[in-house]
Amino acid sequence: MIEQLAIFGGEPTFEKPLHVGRPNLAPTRDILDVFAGILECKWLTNNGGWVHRLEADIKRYLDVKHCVVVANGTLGLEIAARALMPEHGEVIVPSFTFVATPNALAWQGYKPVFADINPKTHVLDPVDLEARITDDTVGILGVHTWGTPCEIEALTAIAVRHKLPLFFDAAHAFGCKYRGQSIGNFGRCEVFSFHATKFFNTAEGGAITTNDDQLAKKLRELRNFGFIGDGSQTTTGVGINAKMSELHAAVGVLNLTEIKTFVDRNQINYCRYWYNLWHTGAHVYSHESQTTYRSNFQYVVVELDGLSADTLVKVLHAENILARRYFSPPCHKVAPYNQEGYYLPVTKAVSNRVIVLPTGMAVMRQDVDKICELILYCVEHGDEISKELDDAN
Ligand code: T4K
Repeated sequence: MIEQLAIFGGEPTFEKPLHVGRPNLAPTRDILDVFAGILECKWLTNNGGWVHRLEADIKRYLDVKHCVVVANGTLGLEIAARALMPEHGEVIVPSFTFVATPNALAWQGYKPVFADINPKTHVLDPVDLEARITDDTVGILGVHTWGTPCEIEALTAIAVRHKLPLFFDAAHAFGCKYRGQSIGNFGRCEVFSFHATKFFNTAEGGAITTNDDQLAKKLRELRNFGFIGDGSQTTTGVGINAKMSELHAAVGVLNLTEIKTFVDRNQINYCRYWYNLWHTGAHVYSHESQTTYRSNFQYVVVELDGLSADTLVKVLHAENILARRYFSPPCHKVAPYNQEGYYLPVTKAVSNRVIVLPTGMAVMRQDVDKICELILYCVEHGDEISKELDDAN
């Protein structure tokens, strides 16, 4: 009976909200103990011991030569762009991404040029990307959306052919692997976000990883006002302050020790969503159909048939299931990027259909079952629900 749905006056399925992006955290006691030590010794930032330790731990975890932690992923993208490309020009990016991706470029004076995505994987379509390269193009920024690696060989071949630097926004992809190698090792460098809502977090934070010694040195200078890092006040050019504090780094060190627990829970939840929904009009995005990569299962992405994404999100929110639209509208439809008439049909279709469901350490298997039961009901009674909502408006 649709009257039993909370949106029409019934009791919500969950008493407390279930979020997309609830932070995965090490035990509170451990974090407080470490914070007490940091406050006691009064070394809070500027290349402190916890930042060094986090960089070393991430290097080991990703098996990458250099890790430069930063204050957030956006600054990481800005620094990487400055280190890799000349001062002006066009950079090809997907429009189906968080607006921080093009914003980081635009903030540094580059023009983001949007390319379309693959309808199955939702990452850059290499053919569309190459068609958008012009004499003004100075770089390619791929995004490993949902933790799915870009078509790395195809993008690398294009970058080599056109002599362009290729780097990656790996905000979604910490802990993911491509052909057995961790994301963090590809392109000229890769940029992670460690925001609270990400699979691995430091509350706010991020990192740039690379196997290039010269580039790593440059990134470290740019992160610290342009200082060359020998303790003198000598600079090599304009830099910024993108340093991570000791408190944030310590959260990262502790959270990293729990990473297997986080991925296991995500995988259990993801498999349960898949098992419950695979035969329905709510198609769970596949993290397992490709044998070439391993996911962190952080994003439970569902594409809907026969029911609008907005309608389902409204119904779920009333039930305290805070599902989210992603990335809708896509970047080329928001200011200041909406002035040019882009034709990106796959981006348009995917951003109209996709919703992301709660997972992570705060979501249990039984919660997933209840969420799926509701989604199934909504998909089956889509017409009735839509009509009732229309009548109410
Ligand atoms: N590239 C990509 C592909 C990205 O997705 C992002 C960031 C970036 C680059 C840039 O990286 P950063 O500079 O951010 O490091 C969030 C995040 O602010 C942003 O980091 C993230 N992507 C983006 C997709 O989402 P909001 O404004 O949508 O988050 P908010 O506050 O609405 O929270 C979402 C849900 O998470 C809520 O239901 C509540 C829950 N939540 C959130 C926070 C912050 C918590 O439970 N605890 C928390 O502390 O932006």
